Amino acid sequence: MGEDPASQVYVRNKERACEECGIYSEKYALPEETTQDELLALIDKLNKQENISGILVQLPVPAHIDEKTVINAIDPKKDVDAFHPVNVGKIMVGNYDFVPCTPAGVMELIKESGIDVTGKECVVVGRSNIVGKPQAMLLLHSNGTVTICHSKTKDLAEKTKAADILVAAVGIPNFIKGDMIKEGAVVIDVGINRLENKKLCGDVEFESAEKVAGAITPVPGGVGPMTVAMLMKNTVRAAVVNGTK
Ligand code: L34
Repeated sequence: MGEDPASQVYVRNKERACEECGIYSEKYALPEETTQDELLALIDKLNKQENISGILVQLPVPAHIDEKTVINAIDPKKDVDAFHPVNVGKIMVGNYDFVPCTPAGVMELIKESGIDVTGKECVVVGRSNIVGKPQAMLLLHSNGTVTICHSKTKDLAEKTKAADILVAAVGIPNFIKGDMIKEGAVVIDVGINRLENKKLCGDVEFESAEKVAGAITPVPGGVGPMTVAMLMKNTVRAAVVNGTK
């Protein structure tokens, strides 16, 4: 909904990925002034539509829309974002069909790089429902020792410096500097910030961080594309779970 320029890029990338994978997709670019009832009516229609396996409302939604109400309206079986409370609860107990796309992408990057999370000090900076909280849970399921830090955390640098695996998801450009990172740590940058000069940068100051990190993800070209890839995975999974095609 609306005209958020970043959302337009992300949604376009998702449409393109669907085409590449051979997944049928429909995009509804609803104007800013669309009412909540109109949005809910569309979700209801898609919930019932048998040729639709997954539904996603790209966030953020405009201020007059209640995000929670919208998320709750999506059939949990079609909730390929895994934002619905039913799916959030399933992640908590470790019995889930869908994993939120960004944290799932982070886990995939860790796994594919041959890094074993077991017993590692994992520090997640950020506590959002979309990234921080589910990220912490996934790292915990992989037997990491997990600390969640946020804007009220005292002695943040002390905490981040203890991390073997550091996930930055705060949404502040260049927030994590090299001197906050342990030598050899795995640094995963979830942030995508648009600077005034239109350039993209992460939550990690790459230049200083790459000197100390053992492995580090770039922005762009790091976690973002993984988010899209995991959406494709969840959608195929949804088709199996729902018996939709
Ligand atoms: N409902 N809202 C819902 N589900 C999601 O999973 C998201 N997220 C986040 C924002 N809102 C959402 C995304 O889709 C972030 N996000 C996302 C998706 C794609 C990319 C980044 C974030 C991406 O493709 N990034 C590329 C290009 C960046 C650019 O050019 O702007 C990259 O290389 O990082």
